[in-house]
Amino acid sequence: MSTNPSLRIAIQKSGRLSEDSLRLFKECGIKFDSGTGRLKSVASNFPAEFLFLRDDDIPGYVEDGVADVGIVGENVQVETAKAVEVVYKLGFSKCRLSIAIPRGDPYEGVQNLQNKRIATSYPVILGQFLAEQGVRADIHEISGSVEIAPGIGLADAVCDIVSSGSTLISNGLKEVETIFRSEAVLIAHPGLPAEKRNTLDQLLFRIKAVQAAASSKYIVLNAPNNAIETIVALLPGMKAPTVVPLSTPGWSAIHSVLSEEDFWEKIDALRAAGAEGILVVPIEKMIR
Ligand code: PRT
Ligand code: ZN
Repeated sequence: MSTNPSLRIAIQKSGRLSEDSLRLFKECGIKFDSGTGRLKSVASNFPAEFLFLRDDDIPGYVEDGVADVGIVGENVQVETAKAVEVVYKLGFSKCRLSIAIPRGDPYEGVQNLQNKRIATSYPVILGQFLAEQGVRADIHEISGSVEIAPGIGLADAVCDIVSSGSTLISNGLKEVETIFRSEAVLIAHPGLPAEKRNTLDQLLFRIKAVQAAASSKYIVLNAPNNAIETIVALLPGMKAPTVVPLSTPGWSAIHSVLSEEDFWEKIDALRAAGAEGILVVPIEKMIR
């Protein structure tokens, strides 16, 4: 275990997690050089250093303490079964692990997989699913291009990561069971020393502020004073909406924060209540 007090953060060197991982640290205001070919980089304004690794290696390095924390897909975290703590779900790189079979094959339920050969890079998660379902099947572990296995006669079915589903379709396969849902997670070495735990908490504080901001909008609108009560009831705000008088008598401006989730319903309700000149502005950071 390193005695360096800075937090060692493992992120994917190049792949589907890289861009969003780099963006997350950038939005957290942490500056470091991520130029291609680098293995390691020290942040200039935060006690952290970054290790650029293959995603499959990250849980092991975090378990061993070579890295203190890391970002991986939950699929990799669960499959590698390393002793790491899942600290936070990051909400990006969402995908699912599904079983698919040739388009023309009949399928009534998991029992159709009995005694079938299933090709996958996820034998642990698949094995667990089959055991839970009471299905005995032959798991063929292959490391890449799983989707071509049925076409070349290597397997009867596949169990692979699906995002849009187009890879399955273009290989003549249909998705029949979703066995696991995944997103990127921040994992940590269990029992980090207090100093590093502190830095991790600081990092988490920033990540939460970035995520809260991304799921909220700042809204400014004008309303006749007799509509204020109805409008305020529609707008929770951080504590409560701000109401300030306009120079036009009988009118006020109302400022608040809206969640992205029910945004359009709220806008419709606000308009119906008499709101005018509605401005919606992105929020960069949000500290509750
Ligand atoms: O080189 P390294 O080992 O670091 O990377 P890798 O090639 O093993 O992983 P990478 O970069 O492909 O994926 C990293 C992580 O991204 C995965 O572990 C998942 O958590 C997540 N993720 C999200 C995906 C996908 N979406 C995805 N679509 N991982 C893989 N795919 C592949 C899938 O294997 C299949 O071949 O994309 C194809 C399916 O995509 P659709 O859109 O056609 O359904
Ligand atoms: Zn990988």
